[in-house]
Amino acid sequence: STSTPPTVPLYDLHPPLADFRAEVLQGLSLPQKVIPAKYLYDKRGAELFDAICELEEYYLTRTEVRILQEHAAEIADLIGDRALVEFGSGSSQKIRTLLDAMPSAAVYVALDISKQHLYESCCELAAAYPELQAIAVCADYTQPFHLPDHPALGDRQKIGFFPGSTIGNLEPAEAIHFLKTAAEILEPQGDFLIGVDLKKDKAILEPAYDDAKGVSADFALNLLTRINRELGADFDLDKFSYRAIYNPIGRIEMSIASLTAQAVHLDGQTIPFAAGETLRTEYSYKYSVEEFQDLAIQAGFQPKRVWTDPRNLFSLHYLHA
Ligand code: AVJ
Repeated sequence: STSTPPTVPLYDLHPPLADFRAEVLQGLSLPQKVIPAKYLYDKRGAELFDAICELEEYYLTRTEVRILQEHAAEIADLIGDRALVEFGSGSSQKIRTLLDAMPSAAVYVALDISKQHLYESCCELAAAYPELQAIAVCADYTQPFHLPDHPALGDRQKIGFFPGSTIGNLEPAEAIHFLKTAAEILEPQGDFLIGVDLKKDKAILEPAYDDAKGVSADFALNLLTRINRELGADFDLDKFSYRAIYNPIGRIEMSIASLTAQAVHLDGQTIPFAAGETLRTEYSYKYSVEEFQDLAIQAGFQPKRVWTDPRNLFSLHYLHA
């Protein structure tokens, strides 16, 4: 028999395009140079991040998937017939662990800013789960917006899904703001399932962000390659090196250090680097269960349930709006 390739409805809410050049110039003019972490994910960056997720040292992905698998029946029960709304669905991989435990008629809304990747991933998901009602929404979820008026959504309740400890890239105040915005998007009932990396010994944390094979370093340094290619800068990659340091206030600080005093040229501007000066690429915040529950309360949620793994590496929180 022949089968038609599945298509999914795509709603393009036309998120404003980020201005890479302006944000890089702005970030490089600050006393602590910084490039927003979202720019790490060009095509090569996304591939390198997938490679990070497979690393022995990077326990986050596999631990979260195990927690989801271990408690899939209970979580599926809790989701009930609500539409699962994933914030930053990317390749729509993790959701499969949940879908495997859910009734086939589930409704899934993928939210992502990258339209092409969103649509292709959502179609692949629909092919793997033919009974699933998948809806792709291209939107910037850092701003409130209305979910589309699709028949599968109607008056159906929603539940947010934000796996991977992606919230760790945000400073705590920004994380609270994100949770409030997400609750608005999910109104009138924005319960949430969210994966959060736990605080732990730096002997485990630092190698997770600076692995023996150097994939984490390549991931960060690819940002300089991208700036050279897309913005015509002249970063000399041999004169920079990657570092990841655990700051005991509770975050991994990822940066690229200049190995010598040097100047980089971009857009007719000369950007000086002192020897040892750093360019921050990412923060990755870590929380104890109680700290994250407190943060969720500050965002207006009631922490209802939390699942962890036997080694207490990672947590999955169920928050009630
Ligand atoms: C995608 C933000 C969850 O902080 O663990 C991993 C990003 N950067 N290694 C993380 C990341 C370098 C990752 N998050």
